Amino acid sequence: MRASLADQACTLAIGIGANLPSPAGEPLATLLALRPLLAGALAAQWGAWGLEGPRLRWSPLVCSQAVGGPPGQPNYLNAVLLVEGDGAPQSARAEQLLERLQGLERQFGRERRERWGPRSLDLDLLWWGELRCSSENLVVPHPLWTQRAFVLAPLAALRGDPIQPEWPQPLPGCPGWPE
Ligand code: A4P
Ligand code: MG
Repeated sequence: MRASLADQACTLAIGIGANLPSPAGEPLATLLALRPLLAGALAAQWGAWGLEGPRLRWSPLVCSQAVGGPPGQPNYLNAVLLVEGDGAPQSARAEQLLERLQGLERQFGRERRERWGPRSLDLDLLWWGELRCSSENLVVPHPLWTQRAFVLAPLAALRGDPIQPEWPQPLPGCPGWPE
């Protein structure tokens, strides 16, 4: 895969996942409902920093078995959102973004019971340019993203790179998620 730091230089990536129903419905309904809200939250955050709203690139959706966590979980739907905008990556800004992401998780009924447990919505800040930060609340880059096929496959699809046969394959687009 052509992943490189140069490729990521001014880009922030958000991992999106769901494998339980939310108030919006099944995971597909959750992700469809999330999309405009996440776009609005990012535009609002960039606006709060006095910057133009960022450009968003949504990956296709992928469906896969749960990795880790308790046995017998429903399959996940995952996607990756690339956010390209002005504004230098900063840990204080990343914490503000995390607050917005966690607000959306709560809005979609997220409950935290156990690590890697099933969830109605998970929003992870995967990386932001070359930012490195590690606090109690936030570790960037996300320590596991390069090992997660449910992240690598959507990213490869976005970049036009080959999807490895053992990775989850991109789903065909649907109304509201056309990629
Ligand atoms: N936190 C620290 N750094 C970050 C970050 N970069 N982005 C903190 C988001 N949150 C971050 O989060 C626990 C705490 O991590 C938060 O309070 C936040 O302050 P969490 O979402 O409850 O933890 P988690 O998601 O269970 O753990 P982690 O390590 O993020 O794991 P993953 O990689 O997200 O794994 N299988 C499939 N097929 N698809 C999935 O999406 N996801 C997981 C969760 C497991 N298996 C999966 C999937
Ligand atoms: Mg998470």
